[in-house]
Amino acid sequence: MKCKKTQVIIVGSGPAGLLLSQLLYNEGISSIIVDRQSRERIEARVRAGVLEWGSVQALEEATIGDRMHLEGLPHDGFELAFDGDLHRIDVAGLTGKKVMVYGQTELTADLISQRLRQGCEIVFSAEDVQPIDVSTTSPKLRYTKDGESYEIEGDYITGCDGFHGVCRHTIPSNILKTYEKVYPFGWLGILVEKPPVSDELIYANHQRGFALCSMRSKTRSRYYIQCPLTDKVEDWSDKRFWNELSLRVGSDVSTNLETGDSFEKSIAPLRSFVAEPMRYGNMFLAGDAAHIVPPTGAKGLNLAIADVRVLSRGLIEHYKKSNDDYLERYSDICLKRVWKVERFSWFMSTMLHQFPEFSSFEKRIQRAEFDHIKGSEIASRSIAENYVGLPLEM
Ligand code: FAS
Ligand code: PHB
Repeated sequence: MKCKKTQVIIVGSGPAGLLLSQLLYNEGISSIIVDRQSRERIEARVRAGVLEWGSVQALEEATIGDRMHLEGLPHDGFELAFDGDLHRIDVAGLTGKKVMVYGQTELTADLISQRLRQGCEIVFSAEDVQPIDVSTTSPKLRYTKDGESYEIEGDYITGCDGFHGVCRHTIPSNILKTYEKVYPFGWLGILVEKPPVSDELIYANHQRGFALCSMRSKTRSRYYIQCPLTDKVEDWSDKRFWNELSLRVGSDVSTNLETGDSFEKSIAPLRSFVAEPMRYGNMFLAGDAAHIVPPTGAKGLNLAIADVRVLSRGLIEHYKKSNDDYLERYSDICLKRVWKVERFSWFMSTMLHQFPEFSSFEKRIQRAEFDHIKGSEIASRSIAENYVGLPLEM
């Protein structure tokens, strides 16, 4: 068994783990990141597309914002559509802030290359990853790599290992409480090298199902349609996808739709999930390891960044000032925001999707939600405030 030591052990090399490592490094605090996937698999993942302005600022502070500002697209608003009726949420006008369209894939690649350039140890393709003694003051992480066994000892261990990770499960069942809602549909998403159908995102509810028109740049588009959980990617040819998307966004939008061959196609399930508490002894959970939101509110990645902003503050205060106040309050601070974001993501998903179990009454309530937002600046402002990102109260 080869032994290593560091101050903070980070399990998971997604946005949460990478950003935490970067923020700690900037303050001279050491970490080692361990991930079970290869670098190629991690950098190939296509996930989030929208950053709250608070996330943009966090990435700037972490000295990882240059390419985001060069290639990202600042957006002032987005469209809600209901059976062809459109209503623009003027995010900038209603909140004074913007959002940034910049793919998680790009952000992850930026963070990995910068972390490696700065000499961070990131162990990819680790096997049998096991957190040990997480409730003690010297937690450890064991893993194997290329047939060799390793043990890392640290002061703290952070579970940034996503929903399917291992760290959450080390919290005893009599302490861990989870909350979950699984939605009866998934999102079928594609990437295509074609200009986006619109300058801004369009979230559409249609009687045939939800659709989202998004983008990664002015030449690369990202589209989603709601699909049954029983569907497989191979059930959906590009032709079938384009026809369905056109029907759901309506002719005013689809006349501008440039179709083409997709180069990525995947189906993601939707769930709302929260695990409490987000701390156990000297182990902290951050990001998807602690919570999942349906992507309708564009919040998953932003919640992960918010957790890391609090956790890094707590760890830096501990090491620099021997002040553990933020670490003691970490779980409470994060969960207060997590539940508000869960509410918004659930609200947007419930308003915009076709639910097989909905009665005609509930379908009319969905339309009434849209009409209320369209007719009320206050209601539109509430959507805008949540979309651009609630203030991070520490
Ligand atoms: P991640 O899941 O990104 O990273 C966790 C890392 O831990 C992974 O690299 C994994 O390999 C590693 N890991 C897991 N188990 C491990 C173990 N036992 N040992 C070591 N490492 C382990 N959010 C949006 O805002 N918009 C979207 O459109 C959107 N689409 C999504 C689509 C999919 C299919 C998924 C799964 C999520 C999507 N999300 C979206 C949410 C997503 O962006 C997450 O919020 C974001 O990746 C969270 O980052 P992390 O917490 O770092 O978790
Ligand atoms: C995306 O571009 O992948 C995206 C954008 C907004 C969302 C979800 C996904 O709400």
